[in-house]
Amino acid sequence: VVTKAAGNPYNEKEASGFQEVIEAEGGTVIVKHPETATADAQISVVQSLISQEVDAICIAGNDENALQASLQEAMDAGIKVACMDAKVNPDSRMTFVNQAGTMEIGQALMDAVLDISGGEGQWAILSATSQATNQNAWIEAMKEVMQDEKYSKLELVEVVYGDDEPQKSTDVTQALLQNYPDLKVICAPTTVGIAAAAKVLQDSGSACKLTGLGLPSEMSEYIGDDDAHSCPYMFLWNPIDVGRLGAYTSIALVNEEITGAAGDTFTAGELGDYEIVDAADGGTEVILGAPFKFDPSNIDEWKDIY
Ligand code: RAM
Repeated sequence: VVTKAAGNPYNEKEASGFQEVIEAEGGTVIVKHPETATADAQISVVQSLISQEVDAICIAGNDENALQASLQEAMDAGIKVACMDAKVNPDSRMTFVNQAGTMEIGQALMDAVLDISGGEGQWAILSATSQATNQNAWIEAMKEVMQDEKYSKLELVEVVYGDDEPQKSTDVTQALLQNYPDLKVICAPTTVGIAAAAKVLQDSGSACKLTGLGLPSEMSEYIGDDDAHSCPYMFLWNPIDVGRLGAYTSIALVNEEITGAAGDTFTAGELGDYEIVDAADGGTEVILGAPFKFDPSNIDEWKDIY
């Protein structure tokens, strides 16, 4: 299993779900967290996994196209390649384990921005890396949703990138507040970004509010309806289950129960039955579930789970 980068609790949870399932099935797992969230760092990891003759690689891609040569080399060597979390292009994978429907996430985030802003005003996006295919797909989905008349009084002033590094995410959040004093909402579709921004906004007592995709364990102290809290509510899914579904998909590919084609079905243990479907990019995907909303009423139940 190859994640985006080291030092990100979300990636560690994904890898732990993957490891749990493979080991329970009697397999061996090599967990690789590259040092930086770049395609280059992942290419050397993939090359070493090819020489180790692993049966399968499940990767959260740091770039849509840059890994193609390496992942094709892996598939040519008989290695089953799936991606999860952040997809690589259809030629680089057999299928993609997608955490939730892309448009559903875009819709949920745009409706949160509309609601939290009071229906109008400036807002900004704090993303991960500029190459991240998952964040970029969600941003595109938000922009598409925003075309509707209902959102016409909202002004998206900027998309900034914190590269899933806490310090850089903190710095770009501070710059947003300085550059746009009337900013009403920041939407951070990354667990690293939202946690960094939550602290900046809450510590400074800013009137700007926050939503996005966050880990309950990192965000519980910032979730609240009053002025003392920076994030009224946010969304996510269970990252451990993303890893588990990645593992069941890899096992089904290795056992040749599935090939990754649309219409293939398999059982993912306690997660239930799944079907591989056509993805919007011409490849295929399997969707874990729907995004889940975390707010003051349920955050305490979830903060110790993930
Ligand atoms: C960050 C990473 C990850 C993404 C989550 C929502 O942890 O960018 O890829 O899925 O946020």
